[in-house]
Amino acid sequence: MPLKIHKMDFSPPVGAALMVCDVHNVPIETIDINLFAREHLKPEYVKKNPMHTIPLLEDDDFIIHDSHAIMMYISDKYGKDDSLYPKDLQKRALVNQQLFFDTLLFYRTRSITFAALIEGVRKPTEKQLNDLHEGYSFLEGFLSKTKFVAGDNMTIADISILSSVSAMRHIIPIDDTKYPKTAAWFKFMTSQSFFKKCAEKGSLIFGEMLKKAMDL
Ligand SMILES: N[C@@H](CCC(=O)N[C@@H](CS)C(=O)NCC(=O)O)C(=O)O
Repeated sequence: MPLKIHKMDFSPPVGAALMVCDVHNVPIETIDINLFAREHLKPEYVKKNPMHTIPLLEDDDFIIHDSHAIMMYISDKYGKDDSLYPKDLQKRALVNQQLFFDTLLFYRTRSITFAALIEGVRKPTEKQLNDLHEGYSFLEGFLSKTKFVAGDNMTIADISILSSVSAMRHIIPIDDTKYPKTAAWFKFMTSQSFFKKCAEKGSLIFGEMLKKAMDL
């Protein structure tokens, strides 16, 4: 049975999970969950994921949610080699560190996008915007030390952070004078076929939705 991923196209964590499946050539079946129609709050979905978030992965009767856990699982199970998710203890610890960093980036972004799209808050607060700028400067710091976020090779942490940044840039565009490493890394990451295939369209739709919902 192919893996099943519950998704909505514009969601950054969904994009990350789909990109990692694509990189590892894992065939998947996708199931659309319309957050605006509150399908994620239906009892049968909440039974699978009490946090009612997407993405959610089903591998027969094994279920996990959280894009980071999904990316780790897919890479461990299907990776032809360990380059995207190294088995070496210290290299893996660095990738994990950056995956946890991504949860910070994502939730800082989500606090703005959720407020705009669901609660009708058209303007982020000064604090929310400062938090996003700080996120960019953390990322710039990482990318000033190494070519990718967890070393000199691309890993699932880059794919995960790519997804969050592809949403953040719709709120605060990446300023290549302030964040030159981040801008160059983003350009490289968005030129990859996995981004074009699995996340580019969703990210553009997300940008359009935010443009309509926010005064930026
Ligand atoms: N840490 C989670 C975050 C997932 C998440 O918040 N997804 C949003 C869509 S972008 C969602 O499902 N929101 C619905 C809800 O929170 O009820 C992950 O990486 O999968």
